[in-house]
Amino acid sequence: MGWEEHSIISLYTFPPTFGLRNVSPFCLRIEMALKYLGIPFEVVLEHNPAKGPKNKLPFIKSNHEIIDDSELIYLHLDQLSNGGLYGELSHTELGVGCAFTRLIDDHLYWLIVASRWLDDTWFPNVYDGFFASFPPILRNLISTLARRQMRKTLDLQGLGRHTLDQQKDFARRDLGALVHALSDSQYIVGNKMSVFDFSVSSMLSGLFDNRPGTWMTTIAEEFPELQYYAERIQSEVGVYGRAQP
Ligand SMILES: N[C@@H](CCC(=O)N[C@@H](CS)C(=O)NCC(=O)O)C(=O)O
Repeated sequence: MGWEEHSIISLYTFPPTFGLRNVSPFCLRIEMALKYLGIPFEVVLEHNPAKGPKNKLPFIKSNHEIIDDSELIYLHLDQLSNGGLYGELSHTELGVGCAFTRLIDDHLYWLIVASRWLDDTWFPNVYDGFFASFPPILRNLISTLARRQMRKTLDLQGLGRHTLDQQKDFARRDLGALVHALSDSQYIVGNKMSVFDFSVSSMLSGLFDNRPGTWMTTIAEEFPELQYYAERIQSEVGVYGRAQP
């Protein structure tokens, strides 16, 4: 069945926070893919990731089926659109794209998380952004427990064990790798826009458009070519990470 006969897709994403229309780059990339493919969809704002099958957002409802994880959702959309996301990519492009996705999702993203949750001066923004809707007497307790859990996660992941200066240098090397990838082409793989540009540009929007900026935003500003790239991809697709003024 093609998407023409498909009921409208519901995309569950977080509400705007930190100056971002969608605080999750994983949700934003799916919105970009849906818009790019021209698949009709509705955005459902959801505060609580526990509504998702694995306690995370995004997930989609597609013909009564629930699919989570941005990569699994991409694969589903690719199938619905007869190869609209991956069909034209070579094996090399698929391999390089997969490697860059792992770089941003499993490394750069965790530095973004660290810059929001571990920095005592920035954490009040997390408190206001994520916990303001809880009853006042629960707010402090829940945010303290959530922060403790995040510290543990970052410790297990490994990046949380490095000093701040070491984390900053890891971020510079990640961003430098993206700059190198983009030095020969306007796109992450090949010579035209692909699904991997949605993943990379949405993650970059989470850095450049985060308000107020974190120490990761300051590091990202050392790489203006990446901001230019992220803006260009968002404008080519017509989906932006920034919250509407
Ligand atoms: N691998 C997942 C990652 C999704 C993810 O980490 N979502 C975060 C928000 S950016 C989340 O829902 N976190 C809630 C939690 O872990 O409790 C994907 O690609 O969709």
